[in-house]
Amino acid sequence: MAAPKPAPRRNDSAALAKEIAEKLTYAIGKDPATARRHDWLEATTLAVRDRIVDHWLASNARNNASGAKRVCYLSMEFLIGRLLRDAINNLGLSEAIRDALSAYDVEIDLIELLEPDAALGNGGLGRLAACFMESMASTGVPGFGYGIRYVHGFFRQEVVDGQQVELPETWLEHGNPWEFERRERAFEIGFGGKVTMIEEAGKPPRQVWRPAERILAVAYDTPIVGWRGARVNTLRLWSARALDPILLDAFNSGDHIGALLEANRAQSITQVLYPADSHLAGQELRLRQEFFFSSASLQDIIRHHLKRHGDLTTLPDKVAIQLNDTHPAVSVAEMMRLLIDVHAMGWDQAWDITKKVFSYTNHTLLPEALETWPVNLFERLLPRQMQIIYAINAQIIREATQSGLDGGKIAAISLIDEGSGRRVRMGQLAFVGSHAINGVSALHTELMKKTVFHNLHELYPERIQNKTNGVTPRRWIMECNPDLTALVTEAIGPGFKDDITKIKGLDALATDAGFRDKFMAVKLRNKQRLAKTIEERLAISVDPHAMFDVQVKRIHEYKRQFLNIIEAVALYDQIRSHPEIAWQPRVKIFAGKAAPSYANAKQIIHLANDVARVINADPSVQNLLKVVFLPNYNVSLAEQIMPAADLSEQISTAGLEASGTGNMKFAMNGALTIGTLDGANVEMLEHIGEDNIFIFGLTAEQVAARRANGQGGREIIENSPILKGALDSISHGVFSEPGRYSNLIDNLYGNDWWMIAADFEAYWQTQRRLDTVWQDPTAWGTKAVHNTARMAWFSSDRSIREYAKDIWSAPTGA
Ligand code: 26Q
Repeated sequence: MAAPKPAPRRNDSAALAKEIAEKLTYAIGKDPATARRHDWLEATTLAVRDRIVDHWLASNARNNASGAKRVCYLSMEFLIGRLLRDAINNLGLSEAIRDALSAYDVEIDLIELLEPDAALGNGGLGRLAACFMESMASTGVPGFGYGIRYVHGFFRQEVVDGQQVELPETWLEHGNPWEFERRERAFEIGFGGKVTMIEEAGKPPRQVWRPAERILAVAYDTPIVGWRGARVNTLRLWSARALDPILLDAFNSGDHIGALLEANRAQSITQVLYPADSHLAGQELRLRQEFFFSSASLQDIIRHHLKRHGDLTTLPDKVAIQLNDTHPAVSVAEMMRLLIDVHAMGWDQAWDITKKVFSYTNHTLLPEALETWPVNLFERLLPRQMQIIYAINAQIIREATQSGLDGGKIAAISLIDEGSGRRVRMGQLAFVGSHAINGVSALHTELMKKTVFHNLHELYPERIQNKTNGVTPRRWIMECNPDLTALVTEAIGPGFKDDITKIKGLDALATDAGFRDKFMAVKLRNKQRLAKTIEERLAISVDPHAMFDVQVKRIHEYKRQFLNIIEAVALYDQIRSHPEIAWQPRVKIFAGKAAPSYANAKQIIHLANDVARVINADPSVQNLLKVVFLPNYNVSLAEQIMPAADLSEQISTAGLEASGTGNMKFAMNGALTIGTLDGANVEMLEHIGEDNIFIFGLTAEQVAARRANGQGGREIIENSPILKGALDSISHGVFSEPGRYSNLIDNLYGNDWWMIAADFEAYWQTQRRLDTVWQDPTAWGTKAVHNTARMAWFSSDRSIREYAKDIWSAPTGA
């Protein structure tokens, strides 16, 4: 990483105090005597932003001067969270800002909390994009994020009578000081209409798309600061606007209402994020969103390239475009249209360039989450792109036939699924249009080769690679866990901040009682803070000395929160019937949102809340078991929870969690993991060592075999008194009226699709093993330190360097 520049003189707190005061006066119109907390937040943000802009302009000038290859990361989601602490930390201004504000009796820790989360994503995929943006800036990759500026991000969750209620999220309500509107950077986006063949004398005939509807995509830029401010990259989010001329025409012709309706229809494209992360929201608006931001981004990329380099044949030398899942996959067809129809390139050359430019990351193998669109919808909305998809398909089928693939295999790779009413398969489109396709953990990548992309992998065996996910240690250690950061600095020096691999130096201190005690004291303070939050929000009092056993993530059957709740119920029963056993005090903490249309996931939330209410009110288990469901899980809440966890629950049905990234954040902050051999857990086991992670349950292969046998859970349940007892208490109405959860429970007796019954015994036994370790603070503390010390490889800096080298051929600073 770039060596730190000498700190400029103006980085002292007196200079910052003056800059903040000036913002307060001249940008906000208040003086320190009348300013409210919000005003201080805004003034501080604007002062910090000025510092960023200096670096930003310098980074852009350097990019342009060097002509280095740029990486464009196309993602429907960027789950950023708050930006102020990130910016302050990466600019090395933490202490200076603290001092500057304290001169006005303002506490930075308090005003930071007023910044709304930018929640422009659902979960893992969106948060990964945010970590990657930060790591590109930190490792010196000229990175450009492209996405959508949703007016309403991921919904706010409330729990009312134990059930999830969705409320609109309004992050832009008080304006957004981080963004810069670029009115001049606007592109036309078409929908519908017709394709006609144009024949001009002396020229080859060409297709021209005349869209029926045209709207404008306007850019909003947010600077993304890397570590030590060495580089500032740009996140460009598109907002939809009505085309002004249409508006004017209509106004002039007196159709005032018509014009406003038109504007509304245009703007609706970027109004709201779809809150489904695992099953298809097959709405037309979703496809419009996908095309809208894909087309705008590609037009921007081409415009920039032509301005700098004059000629599109060199595009692959200057630009890499990463498709974050299939959501921007229509880009493959749109790039072909732009090259062929707009820039008059021949098909073969255009296809060659397209494949060299694009690469695609797959994030799921769940069949219900693989994106497909009805051909007739596609044709109506994007007629020219549909023609191009057919042409690409014909070419792929030719290549497959030539290489000797049989008919069944060819049907499997076809971009058109002829089976269920003719649908366009976006995964296949992204695959064939890319030179590299990657999975997000070693296991997931192997399963991609064996399952969804089996036949395409056979046809193009060199294309699939693995790039295991990572998370940024700046946000997920330094910023969210300042006490741990201070302790690590005291123990091994500050070098790990520039090079996270140095954190390995802690490993030797795992057996040093003095260090371990300090490490666990930091953990306790973090738990005390979380306990306070739990008390404030839910009026539940929890003992910070109890084991904090945490599962926070989207609610989904495959993630098996249900398994965890059943274990809580079983524990509740067993504690009461066996008071003689040395049970260890636990607080089971849950948080996460269910897709609004996902009935079973909502039932799981309801059950967690029902179980919590009854257990927390029962004096017979008071000191031994509490259950907490924290509403409205988001990035900011995660920043509080990760440092306060003792135990991290990563218990998905093996083979179904592509990677997981929460697993990494917990372990970096010294939580032990109880988990299945799934996603990145497998690689965490390799790095952390089997003594320091608690693995249980069926393997992905065993899950596949059991599913094929259709075994179901009845026999297992009948033979497991503890499991049977827990399910009976749920069914018989210990936590609610009887029958409320019969659907969830019947599923276990029936096919046990998610292997909850099949894995229960192993899970229960492993939890009891954890109780034994918890009884021995030395043993627990040693393992906790090993976790923090051995997680460096899961830094997103490592992921980004691998992408840069193996996929993008892009420069990194170091
Ligand atoms: C698709 C079509 C229509 C509407 C919505 C969607 C949609 C939206 C979001 C489909 C999927 C998602 C998000 C998926 C996701 O977050 N996947 C997670 O990605 C992480 C980063 O790689 C992994 O760590 C997780 O394992 C994976 O579940």
